[in-house]
Amino acid sequence: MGIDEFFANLWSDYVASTPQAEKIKQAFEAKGERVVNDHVAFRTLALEPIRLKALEPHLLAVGYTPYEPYDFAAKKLSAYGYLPPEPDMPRVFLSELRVDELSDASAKILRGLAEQVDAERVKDPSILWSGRLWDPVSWEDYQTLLAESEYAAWVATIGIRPNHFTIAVNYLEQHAGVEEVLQTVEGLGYKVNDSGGRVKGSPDVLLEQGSTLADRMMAPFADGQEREVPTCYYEFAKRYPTPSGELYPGFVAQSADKIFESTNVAKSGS
Ligand code: OOG
Ligand code: NI
Repeated sequence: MGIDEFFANLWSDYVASTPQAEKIKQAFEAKGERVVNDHVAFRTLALEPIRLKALEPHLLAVGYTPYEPYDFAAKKLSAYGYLPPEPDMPRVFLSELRVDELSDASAKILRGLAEQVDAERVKDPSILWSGRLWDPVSWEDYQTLLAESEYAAWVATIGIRPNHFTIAVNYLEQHAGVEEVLQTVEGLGYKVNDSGGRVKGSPDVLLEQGSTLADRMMAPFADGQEREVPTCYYEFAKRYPTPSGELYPGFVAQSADKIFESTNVAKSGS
């Protein structure tokens, strides 16, 4: 599969669960702005057969290069940044939850999900836009996960799919910074994630980021009832040049820690 087809599949899966992204993109384009993707992010569980190392080959196959690791001790997450084959293509941020560090109760629930996944299925690139690969969890298990890890509860209901796309603010002509973008987005009626401040990072760390709060959709639970859960969000990032003159290529763990909270249940609800 070529990289264009790869991204077309990711985008159509993403907007199906995140209609705000299509609306925001269209509104920026209607103003004459050029919408280029800075990066795309995915979430998974550090369990066979879906751990980060099992998903990574699909990125390498379309030309990505591993750049650097990130650690989120409090959230029990590990992540890796990947550089694209061409400079104007999106970077990738791939993270996984260290399930072994969770309570026995949560770890047992998550192991029960991962073990339903066929290892052969993971070898197909479409795993990255597959969604939930296991039976719906019970409402009780969802609450157990939520109390310990918002990320765990999110993966249990949403599965493996692009968690967000990100507009590259550097390519915009009518929006000088992330705050200006957030104001336009709020003007369209969407809520902004203010965890850690509206704009995370600064020119000092060579990266500024902001995001919406995740959309919400009905998801099935084990009792056959559907309940509303957070889906995915849209991010906006501005990069500053490193001393060598290139735009900063990586991510910033302290900012990313707050961006993760764009899918928190108590926050989402645009
Ligand atoms: C990823 C959060 C981190 C960034 O750009 O720093 C991130 C997530 O919510 O899965 O996207
Ligand atoms: Ni991001």
